[in-house]
Amino acid sequence: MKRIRKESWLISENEVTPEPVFWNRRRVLAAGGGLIAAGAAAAVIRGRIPMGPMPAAAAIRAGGPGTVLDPQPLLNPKFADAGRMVTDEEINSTYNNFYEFGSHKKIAEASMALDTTGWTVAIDGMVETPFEIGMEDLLKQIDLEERIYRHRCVEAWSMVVPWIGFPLSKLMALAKPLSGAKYVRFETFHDPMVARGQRQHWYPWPYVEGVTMAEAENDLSLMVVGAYGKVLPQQFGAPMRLHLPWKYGFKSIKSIKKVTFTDERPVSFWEDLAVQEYGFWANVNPAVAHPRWSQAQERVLGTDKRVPTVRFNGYGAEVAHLYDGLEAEFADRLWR
Ligand SMILES: Nc1nc2c(c(=O)[nH]1)N[C@H]1C(S)=C(S)[C@@H](COP(=O)(O)O)O[C@H]1N2
Ligand SMILES: [Mo]
Repeated sequence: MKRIRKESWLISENEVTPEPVFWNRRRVLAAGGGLIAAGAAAAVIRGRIPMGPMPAAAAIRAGGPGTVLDPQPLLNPKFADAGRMVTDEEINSTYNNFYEFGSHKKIAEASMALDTTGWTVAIDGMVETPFEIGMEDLLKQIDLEERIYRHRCVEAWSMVVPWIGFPLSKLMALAKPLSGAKYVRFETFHDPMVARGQRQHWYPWPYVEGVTMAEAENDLSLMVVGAYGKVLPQQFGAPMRLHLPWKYGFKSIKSIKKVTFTDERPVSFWEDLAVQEYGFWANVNPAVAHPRWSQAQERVLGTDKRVPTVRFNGYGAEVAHLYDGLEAEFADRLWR
């Protein structure tokens, strides 16, 4: 097998970081190099990305959902190993929760109706100056990286995904929140013409989620714009979604249109529907059962295995301290 070397010309200046970073050698080696190259070449033939080396952020700007990123953003070595196999892309991209497109897992095709061209995100609330920014302009200002994260759905299944994105803290730095801000509230698009699920009027559309400022600033909180080496496909929440790997999956809101800084605790979509089942905190906790099922174990997608669920989904070292002194708040069943 050919040895893959890091070619300095493949890395754009804005992607060079002082930390020791390296290409995702494991994936490149597993594919024998050939698959990646073939994928990129096919994308070029379809005219979706320009020829030649190109910074990943530029590739994201140039291509729509599913465009192969060439070159790949660098894998952050801190999140290079999730301790489990990465879930097959095929499995993961055909088993999704995205209620805007239906209350079942097979929404991938329906979600293709979402057009992310010219997508903008509004930053408002308690910030120095509210603004709206196009994805293109946003990605010009922020370096991308790859992180392999475990994801645990409240429905007791889990997966492992190679995300491409940037820490939420980088977006917060651009947003310049005021000192009185206590929470970050996220809102998904609302377009019942495109997303038929949003015609189901008994749901409190648009989908909303929220976290505390401290949670948002935590290094694990990731804004995701790609997956499996591609521009984020629609079913994963194109063009930009959140991933909070220590919380139940419903906190990781997709297709974000608005980020609001506020001193009021946001009421999330699922909390609004059933507060006794889906609390604000929603930290993964095998000791607290969902009212209708146990959270002690999880089904690992792509395997026939059930494995024990771990508190904070195994990310306790990074996040447990965020909840020190909040015991009174967690005395009820919302402590998950
Ligand atoms: N806007 C929106 N975001 C959402 C959802 C949704 O229905 N709508 N489902 C959530 C749930 S329950 C999970 S488990 C994850 C699923 O992410 P995936 O389809 O990329 O695996 O997205 C979360 N984000
Ligand atoms: Mo979920």
